[in-house]
Amino acid sequence: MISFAERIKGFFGAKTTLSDETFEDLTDLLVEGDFGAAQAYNISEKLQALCKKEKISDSEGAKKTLARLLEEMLCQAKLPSEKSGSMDPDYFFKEDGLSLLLILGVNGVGKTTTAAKLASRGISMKRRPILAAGDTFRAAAIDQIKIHGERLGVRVVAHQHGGDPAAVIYDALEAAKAGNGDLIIADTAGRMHTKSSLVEELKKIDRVVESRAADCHYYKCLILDATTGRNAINQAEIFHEAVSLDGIILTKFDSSARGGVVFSLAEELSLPVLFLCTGEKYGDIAPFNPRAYAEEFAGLA
Ligand SMILES: Nc1nc2c(ncn2[C@@H]2O[C@H](COP(=O)(O)OP(=O)(O)OP(=O)(O)O)[C@@H](O)[C@H]2O)c(=O)[nH]1
Ligand SMILES: [Mg+2]
Repeated sequence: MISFAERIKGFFGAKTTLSDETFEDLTDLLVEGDFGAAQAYNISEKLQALCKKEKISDSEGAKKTLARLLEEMLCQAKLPSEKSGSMDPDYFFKEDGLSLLLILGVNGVGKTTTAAKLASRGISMKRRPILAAGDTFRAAAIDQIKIHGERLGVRVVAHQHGGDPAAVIYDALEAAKAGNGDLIIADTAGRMHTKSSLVEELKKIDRVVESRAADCHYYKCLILDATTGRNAINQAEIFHEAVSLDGIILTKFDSSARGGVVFSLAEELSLPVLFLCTGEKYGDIAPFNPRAYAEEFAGLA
């Protein structure tokens, strides 16, 4: 799944011994895998120190130790559900009462597709989703979500093109409270006239939902395109600062994703990845597993 894992495998496979140079080269390789430079340096240093301390001199042992360190990095980011003692990324499909997932992200990252995937996953977990067409900026966005709604047999709450997205989500909440659903998945626009108007609009949506949804479970998920590399970190910073995110969903992992950004999201922003998406079909979404991801990234899998 992570194409970069092949490079790490090749890197370690070509080493018979571990030298200073090995760890320097590893730093460069991690940067190519979308690690931040400082993080790549730190983890290589830690790995070298551990290998020395634990008398690990072969590349297989180094890979295993690297996977352990990478998993520790990922575990710095807590799932929103951990407050309730659950380590399950699917937690928000399993809570009692009404849940609302606000889907955020810049244009083209896969928000609408992911909203539909989450609705489909919700159905498979016996929830009754409602899709809220909160992207009122683009006329075609409303049709796009209606098509998903028809295919999935899911109610769609939509207003006119150009309408107020906060009002759409408010109406979806009213529909759910009237007994028409128990899981609202709200799409939003990824594009505005300017970046600051986008941020202002998201803050407004957040304020409205916070005030109207005090009695429901409210989560804010940022969608990031895994193929955009380090740029994804900048996007996460902007959205996190604006509305305080609960987690990340990474899309397009089926393409040429290198995957190192996941570690930066965890370490720099304490943001957990909840799901990985690997295609355009409704079933192409899977809960994120830190151990499996770290092992695959380190070339163990
Ligand atoms: N290969 C692949 N393609 C995906 C994935 N998720 C979404 N896409 C595709 O990416 C394109 C954009 O997806 P959308 O869901 O429309 O993205 P969006 O963020 O809603 O876009 P805007 O509404 O324009 O901001 C579409 O062609 C999707 O089919 C994924 O996990 N893998
Ligand atoms: Mg969209």
